[in-house]
Order: sequence, then C-alpha cells, then structure tokens
Amino acid sequence: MTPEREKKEVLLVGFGAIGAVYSLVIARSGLARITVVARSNFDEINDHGMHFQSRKYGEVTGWKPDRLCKSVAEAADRSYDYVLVATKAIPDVVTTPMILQPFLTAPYIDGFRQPVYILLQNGLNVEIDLYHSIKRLGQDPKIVDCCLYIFCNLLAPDVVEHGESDRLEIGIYRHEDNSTLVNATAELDILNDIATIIKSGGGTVEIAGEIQRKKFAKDYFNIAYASFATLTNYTVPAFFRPPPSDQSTQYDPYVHPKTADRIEEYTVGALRATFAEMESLARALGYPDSEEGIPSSFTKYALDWNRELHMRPDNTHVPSMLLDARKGLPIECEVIVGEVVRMARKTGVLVPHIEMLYALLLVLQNQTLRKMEEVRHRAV
Ligand SMILES: *[C@@H]1O[C@H](CO)[C@@H](O)[C@H](O)[C@H]1NC(C)=O
Ligand SMILES: *[C@@H]1O[C@H](CO)[C@@H](O)[C@H](O)[C@H]1NC(C)=O
Ligand SMILES: *[C@@H]1O[C@H](CO)[C@@H](O)[C@H](O)[C@H]1NC(C)=O
Ligand SMILES: *[C@H]1O[C@H](CO)[C@@H](O)[C@H](O)[C@@H]1NC(C)=O
Repeated sequence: MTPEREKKEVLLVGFGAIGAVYSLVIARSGLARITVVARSNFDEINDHGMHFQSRKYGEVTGWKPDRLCKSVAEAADRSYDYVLVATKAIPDVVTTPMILQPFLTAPYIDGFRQPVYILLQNGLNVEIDLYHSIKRLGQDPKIVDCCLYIFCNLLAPDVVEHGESDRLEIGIYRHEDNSTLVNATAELDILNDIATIIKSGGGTVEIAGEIQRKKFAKDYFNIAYASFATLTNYTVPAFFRPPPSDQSTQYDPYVHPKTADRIEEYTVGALRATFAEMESLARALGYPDSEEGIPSSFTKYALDWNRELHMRPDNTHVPSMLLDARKGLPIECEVIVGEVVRMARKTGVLVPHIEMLYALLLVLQNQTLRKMEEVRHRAV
C-alpha cells in the first residue's frame, strides 16, 4: 500500500476558530487527509484559504484543507475514520443529529461504515441525542468526548487568532455509565490513534479513563464565570481585580473600593455557593471526593485560580458565552447550565443558585432567538 492509502480520513464540521486550529494540527500530522465543511465562510476559504496568527503554530497564510465542502451532505459521499464536531452546542436551536443528518440515514449506513464521532463541544450530555440517533439505526455508537483548553478567536471569517497553547483531553463516551475508569483494549486503540494524530501535528493531548467527570469538572468554570459575566455584561475581573495602583497602568473593569467588601461577600460568595452546589451534584452522580473523582479541594481551586488569573492587569479575556451574547448570538446555556439543573432534579439535589442562573439565561436566550427570527422574517 502507498502511504497515501494508509492515511486516515477525517472530516471536520464547524470551521470556526477551534475547528480551524484542529484541522491545521491534523493536516500537519501527515497521518490523515482532512475534509472541512465550511458553511458561512466557504467562499473566503475557497478563494484564498485560512489565515492563522498563532503564537504556537506561527503565522500561516492561505491554508487550505485537502478537501473543502459547502455542506455536510456534500461531504457524506465516502467513509471517514473520524468526524470531528467543532460547532457550538446549542440543542435549543439545532441538535447534533440534525447537523450530522446525512451520516445518520439508511442510504449512508448501507454504503459506508459509521465513523467515530469526536465531539469537541463544551458542556454536559452533548452526546446523548447523537448516541440515540446512531442506536436507532441499529449501529454501535462510537463517540469520543473532549475537554478542550485553548484560547482562540475568529478575527474575521478567514482569520484565526490563537495563543501559545492548546490542551485536549479525550475519552470514550460510555452511555449511562460514568463509573468505568479503565479503557477496554478496543477503546484504547481508538484513543491512542487519535492521540497519535494530534501529537504528530504538534497538539497536546491526554487520554482519560472516564471523561464525563472531567467535563463535569470543567463545567464548574463555565457555569459560574461565564454565567455571571454574561448576566452582568462584565468580564470576570469585575469580580476580582483591584483598581490600578498608579496612573501609568490603566485597565477595566475593576472592583471599586466603595462596595468591594460586598462584592466579596455576596458576589464571590455566590460563586462559592455555585461551586458548592456543583460539588453536591458531583457526589450524587457518584464522583468520589478523591483525585479519581472530583476532590472537594476543587471548589477552592476553581475560585483561587480564577481570582489570580483575573486580578492580572493584562487580563482581557472575554468568556465565549459573553462574547456570543454581545454579538446577539445564541449562547450555550442548555449544555452548560440547563443540563446541570436537570441532572440535579433527577438526583434530588437542590441547586438554587444554579437554577437562578438558568432562569435568567433562559430569558436572554429567548430574546436573542426572538430577535434573530424577526431579522429572518424581515429578510424574506
Ligand atoms: C452517572 O451516574 C449516576 C449514578 O449512577 C447516574 O444517576 C447518572 O445518571 C449518571 N450520569 C450520566 C450522565 O450518565
Ligand atoms: C455590554 O458591554 C459592551 C462592552 O462594554 C457594550 O458595548 C454593550 O453596549 C453592553 N450591552 C448592554 C446590553 O449593556
Ligand atoms: C420564547 O418564549 C415564548 C413565551 O414562553 C415562547 O412562546 C417562545 O417559543 C420562546 N421562543 C423561543 C425561540 O424559544
Ligand atoms: C485509559 O487509558 C489511558 C492511557 O493508557 C490511561 O491513562 C487511563 O487511566 C485509562 N485507563 C486505563 C488503565 O485503561
């Protein structure tokens, strides 16, 4: 066999900043052929490719994948080893099975084998509807979940800004099983293969034995900081950062001394209460208070680490939920917050702070969707 034949076939759906960085990494591995579905930015990419400004991967101009498609339907003309989903998870607008529909039909199943789906999405229970859709077709779902730590942004439809690092944690999604900690041989084969591709392309990757608890722990950060920031329309330094100490350093936001003690007591107190509710739910879900589970020290870490990060004068980070809200785009409130509320109800855990966050974010989301609909109606 020629080396070309041995390459893995990979499809990426959702060519935003994260999707772009990972398609570059996969292409650079030399181990895979990458097809990209670009919907809103197809013309720009087709004409002159993607432009990367990455402190880690360098300045890359005019980058194009091996194959560029306008739609998932167009891409669904062959088998893939892996289908990476890098869209936002907004099931209240469009579900993952709707996005991947061309792969989930009888004709596709008859002609081609099902791929391993790799979900790069934030949030919880993002696999469940895809799992059921594959199951309904009489197939064995193979879904890999991810915890992704990366700072990147789309500056324009064809310009990606990326920082100096990326870290991906991958694990097998096991339906209704969040207590198996050891990868079976077949599972490990899949994870090792993906990890090899990502590593060969320069990415940082780790394999987890049980990924759902890792996603749950990551959700501590999103549920608290992203929600608080979005609902106040202020970035996280508004809860932590002292005023500039002299005239030469200027930044905002910062905590005004006048009410700083109350921000500490009530606002930071509410963050702490939110983490405490997450911890109660973690126990109810069976995640033990240990390094193997979610240790109770994690609450303190989630607060201290962010306090330190957001006290720095040069911190300009805008949580992506706040960024979306400011742009009038739908937010990931269901998978980040709503799922936690539903799991808490199911297990009988009281999460009043989180329910309040959800209640308020729902209003924001509903108004965003209403306005988007009005714009669409005006357009036709
Ligand atoms: C995790 O395990 C708990 C306890 O067995 C169960 O109640 C819960 O539904 C599981 N969660 C998921 C998402 O599978
Ligand atoms: C939210 O903050 C941004 C940036 O400071 C500002 O431009 C925008 O007007 C604010 N939105 C609302 C609804 O206040
Ligand atoms: C927003 O809320 C209204 C009132 O409950 C409801 O009728 C409507 O369907 C919601 N819109 C969306 C897009 O969820
Ligand atoms: C799955 O695989 C990785 C890498 O081999 C391990 O680090 C995890 O603990 C996990 N469990 C095992 C032992 O299979």
